[in-house]
Amino acid sequence: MSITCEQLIQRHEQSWQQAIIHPFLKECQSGKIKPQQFNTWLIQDYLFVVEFTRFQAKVLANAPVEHFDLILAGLGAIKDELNWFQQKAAERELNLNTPKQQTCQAYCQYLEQLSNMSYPIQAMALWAIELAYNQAWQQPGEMVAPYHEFAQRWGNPDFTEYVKLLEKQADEVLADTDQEMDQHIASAFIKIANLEKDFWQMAYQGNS
Ligand code: MP5
Repeated sequence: MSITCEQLIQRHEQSWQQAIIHPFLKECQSGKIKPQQFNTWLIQDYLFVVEFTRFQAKVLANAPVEHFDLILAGLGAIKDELNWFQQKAAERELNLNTPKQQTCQAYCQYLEQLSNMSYPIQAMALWAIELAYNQAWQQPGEMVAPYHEFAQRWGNPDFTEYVKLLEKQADEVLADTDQEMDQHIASAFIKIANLEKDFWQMAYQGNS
């Protein structure tokens, strides 16, 4: 019996909820979040996305040709996203040339580890990382300005559709895995959920 993306969420519901529900997001929704907290997130997330771009390029290198279209679309969109982050940072007069905090560093290191794992784990990870933001930014409900724009970026219907297609691709390759591999996949899913939770917490502490 092989595993599916949906089963991963069902079996690890608590870890997943902690990845997508955090006071940081709730306070973006209400407008209560402090600039220091939000700016910490913005800088550190830019640094994360730079490494996530490299990760996606490595996933492309391992993917079957039928999966190229979607991964290349993701890579195209991430180019625009990096430019957008730079623009948002400039508007706030933030320096993106900042060291990674430990939590960001730990997540980026895990992306590097994932780069050396098999394609089914990578396809699942790509889906889980994108789903985390897709759900996290929608979860609290309509956000006030200026946070609305951020919530829209990951919560919009096109992004939701992209994440569904990533799930479909991941499920295709998860269908052929054995029990031992399924355990590795479940551990990677839990690890990603924990790193997402830690990332919100790092931003909430606002030490950048
Ligand atoms: C994403 C992100 C989503 N930006 N940051 C974290 C910590 N997790 C997931 O990735 P992308 O490339 O912004 O859609």
